[in-house]
Amino acid sequence: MSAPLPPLGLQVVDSHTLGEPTRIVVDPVAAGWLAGSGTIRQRRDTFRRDHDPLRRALVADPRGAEAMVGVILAPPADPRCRFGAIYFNRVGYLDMCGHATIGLAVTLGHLGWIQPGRFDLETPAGVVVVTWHGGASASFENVPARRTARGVRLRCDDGHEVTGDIATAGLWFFITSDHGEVVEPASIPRLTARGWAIRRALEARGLSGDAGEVIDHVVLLGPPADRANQGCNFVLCPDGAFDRSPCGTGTSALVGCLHEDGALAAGAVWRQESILGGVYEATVRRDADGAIVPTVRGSAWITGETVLRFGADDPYRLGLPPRGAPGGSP
Ligand code: PYC
Repeated sequence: MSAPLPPLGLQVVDSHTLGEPTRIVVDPVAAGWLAGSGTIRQRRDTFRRDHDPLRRALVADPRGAEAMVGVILAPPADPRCRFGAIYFNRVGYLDMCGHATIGLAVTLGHLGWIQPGRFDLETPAGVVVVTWHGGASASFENVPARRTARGVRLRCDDGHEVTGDIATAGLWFFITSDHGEVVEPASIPRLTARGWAIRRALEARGLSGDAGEVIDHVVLLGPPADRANQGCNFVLCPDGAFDRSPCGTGTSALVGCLHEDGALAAGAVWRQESILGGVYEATVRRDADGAIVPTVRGSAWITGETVLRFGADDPYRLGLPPRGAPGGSP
C-alpha cells in the first residue's frame, strides 16, 4: 500500500494547556481516517497501520512543535459517549492525554460544539468524563489510577541509583522523589538526562506495564516554588520533550499513589505545580469497585485556528523525517 498523503489543506485548532501545546484536527476529512467499526482503540490501531505518516505531518516539524500532542476526533463506539478521540505525538500514540483533553474541552467550547457541562469521551484508555467549566477552565475524571510496583530501586548507567513507583492512569509512569536533582527550570537539561537514564534502566531491567507497555513517562518530583501548592514535577515525555504542564495523566497517577499511601484523602485537593509553574488541581474518589478515580482541573487557551497546507511539491509535507533517519529531526 502506498503511503497516505494529507489533503492539500486541513483545518486545525491549536491551544496550550499551561504551556503544553495541543492540536485538534477539526476538519471533517479526518473523521474518515478513523471510520469503520470497532472501538476507538481498535480504530486508532487501524489508523496506525494504514495512516501513520499523517501523524508526523500533523505534529512534527515544520508544522508542529516539540511536545505537541495531536488529537483526531471520531464518532464513539461506546453509546454513553458524545465524542471519541485519539492522541499522538512526534514519536507515536498515547492512550490518553490529560493536557490535550483539557485543550479539547476548551476548543470544543470555543467552536460552540459544546456548552458548559460534562460529556463522556471515548479514548483508547477507556471512558473519560470531561467537563468544560466555561472560558479557559476544564477538568476530566480520568480512568482509574493504579500503582503496579512500589519502591522500585534502579541503578542507572551513569552510576546513579533512584527509587520510585510504577503507576498508570491512562499512560505508564515511573514516579520518583529520590533522583538527586533540583526540580527547577535551570536544571531542565540535567532533569532530561536523568529521565532518559531512568528509562534506560527500566528497559535494562525489563520493567514494563502489566500488558508489556513501555514505561515511557518519567516523573521527577520536588518541592513547589509556590507554597500554595503541594508539589512540583518535571515530566519527561516519550519524544524527549518535557511536559510544560504538570501532566494530567502523571498527576492522576501521582494522586492515586498518594491516596493509597494515606497522604491524600478522598475529595481533598492536591495542587500540582509544573516545572514552569502552571498548576493543576487534582482530587480522587473511590468508585463502587474500590478503584481510585482521579479528577484533574486546569486551564487551556486557544492559540490559533489554522488551515495547514501540504503542498503537493513540498518535500516535507509529511513532516521532517524522524530522528535517526537521513535528514531527520527530533
Ligand atoms: O497531560 O497527560 C498529560 C500529558 C501526557 C503527555 C503530555 N501531557
